[in-house]
Formats: sequence, C-alpha cells, structure tokens
Amino acid sequence: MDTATAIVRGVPDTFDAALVMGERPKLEVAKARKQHANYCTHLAKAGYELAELPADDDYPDCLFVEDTAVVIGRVAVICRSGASARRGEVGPVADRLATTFELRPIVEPGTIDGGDVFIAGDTIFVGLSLRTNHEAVRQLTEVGRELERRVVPIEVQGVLHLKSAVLPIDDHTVVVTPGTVDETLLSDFEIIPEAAEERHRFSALPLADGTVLVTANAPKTANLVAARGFSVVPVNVSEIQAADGGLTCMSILY
Ligand code: CIR
Repeated sequence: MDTATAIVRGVPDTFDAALVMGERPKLEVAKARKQHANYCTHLAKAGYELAELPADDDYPDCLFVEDTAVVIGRVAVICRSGASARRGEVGPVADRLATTFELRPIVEPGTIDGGDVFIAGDTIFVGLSLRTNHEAVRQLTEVGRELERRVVPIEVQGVLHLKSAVLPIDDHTVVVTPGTVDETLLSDFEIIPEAAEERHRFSALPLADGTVLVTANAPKTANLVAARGFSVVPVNVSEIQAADGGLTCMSILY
C-alpha cells in the first residue's frame, strides 16, 4: 500500500483574527500551536507522512486546510470558499496535490468549503451551508459523474459546515448533532446522536490505522462511539474549536 499522507498547515501569528460565527473569543496563538502540534503527532503515530505547509499570516484560518480541497479517487477538487477572505489559501495546497492528483477547481459562482464534504463508499455528501452553494453542488455532481460517484446535498442549519454536524466514523456510522440536518438523507448509516450536554463539541477523524481521533471535551459521545467497537483517541483541540474548527479541519488525508 502507498504511504498515507496528511497535508497540514501551521498556525499563523494572526490566528486570533480567524473567522468565527458567534461572539469573538480571545484566541491564543501559542495554545493553538501546541494543540496543533499534538494533533500532528497523533497523525504521525497513526502512520501518516506529514506534508507540512508553512503558515501564511495573511490568512488567519490557513491551518484549516480541509476547506481548501477534497480528494476523491484520482481527483482533487480545489475549493472556492464561501468566505472570500479565505480564497487565497488554496495556492500551496493545490500545488502539493497537483503532484499526485488531477485538479478540478470549483469556479465562480460556485462556492464550497471542504468542511461541507464527506465521502462514504461511492457517495459524496455535500452540505448546503453558509459556505457552499447549489452551483458548487452542480459542479461537484459533474466531477462525481466522471468518477462514478453520486452526490447527495444536505441542507445544514445553525452550524458552519456539514462536518460540524455530521461526523463520519466509518462508511456506515455517523455522529449527528440533533436538529441540524434532515436525518432521512442519512438512512444508510447507523446514526449516533451527539449527547445533548456536549452539543457542538463532538468532532471525529477516522485514521488509516483504524483509530478514531475524538474531541476530548465530548467524552459521553466518544463513549457511545467506543461502545460500537471503535478505538477512540481523545485529543484536546479546545482552542481550535473556539475558532469554529474541529478534528477534520486541520488536515487533508489520502
Ligand atoms: C472559518 O470560519 O472558516 C474557520 N474559522 C473555521 C473553519 C473550520 N473548518 C472546518 O471545520 N472544516
């Protein structure tokens, strides 16, 4: 098997200006860097070779590389963020992906963030959100047709991205924040509801070695996942969560 790769990107000095949906918290760059480094250690421990891109202070959210591209088979879809201030983040990520994948950029007027996309089997689920629009879904559907994957759009309510609300654990299991999406669209999955007292805190990232990183501040939900036989590894990313991120957002895995 080819080596698994994780593209990650450093935390910029300007991280405290990252976009946030609600009231602006005080974001601490040093704390975010420590948590980011610990996250990268977990990826390396799971066998990923890290492709580390340097931070860019012009882009406070540049560590959230997931939003810049989505790898689907032999193709990397290059995103055009719904947040115009983030569009310049794609350059170095696209350059790196071009060494391995055919690039398919989403073009104007399409807007999409990678945080709105997950793939299970031959289905590409895509959130219709504050960041991702119908035109991008149409363009993604074209790419899907080429790759023999179907695209299922899902409207997302009250959260930033689809993967703020629906966290795939494997191809058959998702954790869902109740009330954020039409769960009938996820009828092929076993749905684990996020524990009410941990609302919007659970995030998960399944890794190639079979472990699943889970947010350390959502232990009840993590236990529900572990009870299904998954090997969960709690990781503290509180400062990343304060900037509306989770565990999926800081890497592109392939
Ligand atoms: C943003 O608002 O774009 C960033 N502060 C957070 C992005 C998180 N991305 C993700 O979970 N995929």
